[in-house]
Amino acid sequence: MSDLIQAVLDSEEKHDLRSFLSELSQQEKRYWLRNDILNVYNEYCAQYQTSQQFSTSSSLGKLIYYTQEIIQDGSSFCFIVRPKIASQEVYRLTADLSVEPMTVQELLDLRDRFVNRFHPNEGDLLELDFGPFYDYSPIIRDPKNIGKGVQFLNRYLSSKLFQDPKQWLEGLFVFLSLHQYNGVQLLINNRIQSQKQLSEQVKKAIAFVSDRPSEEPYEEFRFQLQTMGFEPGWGNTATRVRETLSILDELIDSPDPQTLEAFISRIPMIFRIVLVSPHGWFGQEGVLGRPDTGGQVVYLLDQAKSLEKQLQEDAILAGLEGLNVEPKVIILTRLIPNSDGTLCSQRLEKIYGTENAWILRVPFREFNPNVTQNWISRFEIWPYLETYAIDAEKELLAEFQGRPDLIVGNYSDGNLVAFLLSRRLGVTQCIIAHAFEKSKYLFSNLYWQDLEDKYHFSIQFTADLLAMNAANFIISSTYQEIVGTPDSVGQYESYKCFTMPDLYHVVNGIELFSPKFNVVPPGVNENYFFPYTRTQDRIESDRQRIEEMLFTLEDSAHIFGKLDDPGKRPLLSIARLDRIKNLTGLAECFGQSKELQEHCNLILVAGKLRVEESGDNEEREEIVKLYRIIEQYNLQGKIRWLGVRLSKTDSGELYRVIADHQGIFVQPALFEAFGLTILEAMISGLPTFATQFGGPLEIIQDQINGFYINPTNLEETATKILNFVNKCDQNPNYWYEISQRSIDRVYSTYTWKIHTHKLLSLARIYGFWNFISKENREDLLRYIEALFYLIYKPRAQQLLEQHQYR
Ligand code: UDP
Ligand code: LCN
Repeated sequence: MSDLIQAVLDSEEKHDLRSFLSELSQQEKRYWLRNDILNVYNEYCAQYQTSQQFSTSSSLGKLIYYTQEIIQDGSSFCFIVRPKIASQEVYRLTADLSVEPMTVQELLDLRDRFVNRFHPNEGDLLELDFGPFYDYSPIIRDPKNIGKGVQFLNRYLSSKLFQDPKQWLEGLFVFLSLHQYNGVQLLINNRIQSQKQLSEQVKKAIAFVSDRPSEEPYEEFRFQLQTMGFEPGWGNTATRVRETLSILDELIDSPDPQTLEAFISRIPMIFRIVLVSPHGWFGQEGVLGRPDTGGQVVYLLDQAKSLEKQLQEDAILAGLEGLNVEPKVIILTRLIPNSDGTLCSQRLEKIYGTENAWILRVPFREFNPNVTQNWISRFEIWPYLETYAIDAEKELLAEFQGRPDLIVGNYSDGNLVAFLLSRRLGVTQCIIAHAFEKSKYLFSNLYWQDLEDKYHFSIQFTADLLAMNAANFIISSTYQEIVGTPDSVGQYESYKCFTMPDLYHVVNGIELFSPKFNVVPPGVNENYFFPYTRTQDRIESDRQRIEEMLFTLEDSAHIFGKLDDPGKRPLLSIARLDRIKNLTGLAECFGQSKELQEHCNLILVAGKLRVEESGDNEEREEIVKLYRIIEQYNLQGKIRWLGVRLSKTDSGELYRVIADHQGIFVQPALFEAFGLTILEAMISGLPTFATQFGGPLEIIQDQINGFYINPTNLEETATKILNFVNKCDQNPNYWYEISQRSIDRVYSTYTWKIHTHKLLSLARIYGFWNFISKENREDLLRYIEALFYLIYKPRAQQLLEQHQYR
């Protein structure tokens, strides 16, 4: 039994537990989430005037702290306890305090009963279990190492090298002989016929290059190396070639994780990459702020540029200059025929500032042109993805003149397409979630049937399960995206076990301890976003124009509100008008605090000002709500709402102008998976107040280089901002201190250089691992395909039929 429950039962606190249960049973609710549980417990403690020690550190206090959910079932209560990260225990407690463990199946049945969707006949409902497929793969033990998959894998692989050197060295030898670029053999040629010979020739080649001038270019001694069995790929100078060969020599003699990583990271095996992101308006201009079009677009464009640059540098370092290597990165997205003034109807678009990075747009097949000619909400695009993958495959093969070396999916739709493409092409597959809708919408699985018309979660959650299990490796922006924090469940973790009543039960949806998970946060584009103090890089005319736009310009088509006193400290927020972004919550918080209004103006930058301009349900609702709040709290003269789409140059300058005014950035989302605006604001030098729900908790260190807010607690949020403002008024240095630390935080931890280096290293190591371990994933992939055909496709087909009538 749970130690936490046992400790309560073994003490006098069992009476409190009994009273607490009786308190619960008097409530109308039957299902309590963590926040509700804490509220009931706090009320209980207040009512019985328990000591501070009791409410926080008693055994009952601890049990309550770790309890994620309580469900009442007749006269008993089901406690879902999460005693540590990534682990769950379920118990049934009766009023007389008898306790028995419950199985996952019993829990899921109970949840179904709760929404009156219970299937009394055993076997009526499909049960999904991915667990057995992970039984034979290495598994991380300690939760704190989750998300450091590649380190773990390196340790595991090098210990295997020690245990069975012959087999593994044979594998390494075959692996090295596989690599080619445009038909030209790399690394080793057929003069080396066995791993034994490889080991001998490596020593000879080291002796040979050691005698040469260290900076001598590779091309000068290429032919001598070739006669010894070595082709291009070892380095561009004598020193670099010697280093790479020496690492291999060490790996053969005494493998260790660092040597393995260092060696594999140098192998030239990646030249062509596809980044898949079908939904939304994918473009370089005039798209940010449109529905479904935000951080993911920014992320991918920056990532593509950075990847191209890194691949070019790697190719030069590997000594491939003479082969005219031209690495290529393609962002694969959807072509939208009615493109509303954007370039989204253009098939191919070169990415600015690159030599060979492109946006390739492939249209959805035309089922009903009223639908497929236009933008389609990310919640509705499922029926088009399979044929899209088939069409995209042909286009990619033509564009690359061959297969890509790595396919990276993005978000649920891109990840599914990445799976379909990787399966067809036999290429390493990586996925990036960005944000799971499952975590954004409370109870979205339990009540999926009620939400289906609007959101089609049954299709999306199925797609997520398939893609995350199929992926060779997963990159997440934060640790908590995988397994949450001590008191909150991670986004991937929420797929571990859940019910989709009447559709299926997931008893084990994903192995969180698998080394496929790696935390690799994104960066920020330093050409556009940089500290406000870098005046030499700022353009004065831009500064003036943005200053005017922010504070004084009158333009009723795009700007709402005229400030009574533009000199007050500005509070800035930038986001799409999605419900979850909660700009309306921030306006309400501002509206409720007269004191905040005395000190500050609120400036909101969102895509639109008018309901008629929007085809997106949530966006329309948010626009109406924002006007209502402005009126209710009489915010005219204190707020500016900019319905503009800014270029990157302008948004970079916008943050800096707010910093010139010693302003503040507020990110009030109800949940934010990562939050690129936070990086943008921080690198510009803006003290940032960001939601404590999600990624910002890892980006910011509270009160050191920013501040956490609980956006559901409006009063507390206003007080936190006011405290900061008052402190800055008393000590003007305080603003500068936090500003500088925000800048330092981004430069030290969130750059694209760090990201790309790690991503490419992962791609090589997972590629090597898949080859060398001969990991047989065919059984898993067949299971995934079966689910794709049996669950995903029929549901997508139903949605397609609805689309035919539009
Ligand atoms: N953005 C913008 N204009 C807007 C809203 C957002 O330029 O009206 C940009 C913003 O600067 C950031 C991105 O879109 O680069 C939003 O990314 P984030 O990760 O914060 O949120 P997401 O929209 O992806 O949920
Ligand atoms: C999607 C989101 O919701 C944001 O939190 C992320 O920053 C963005 O994608 C980029 O990963």
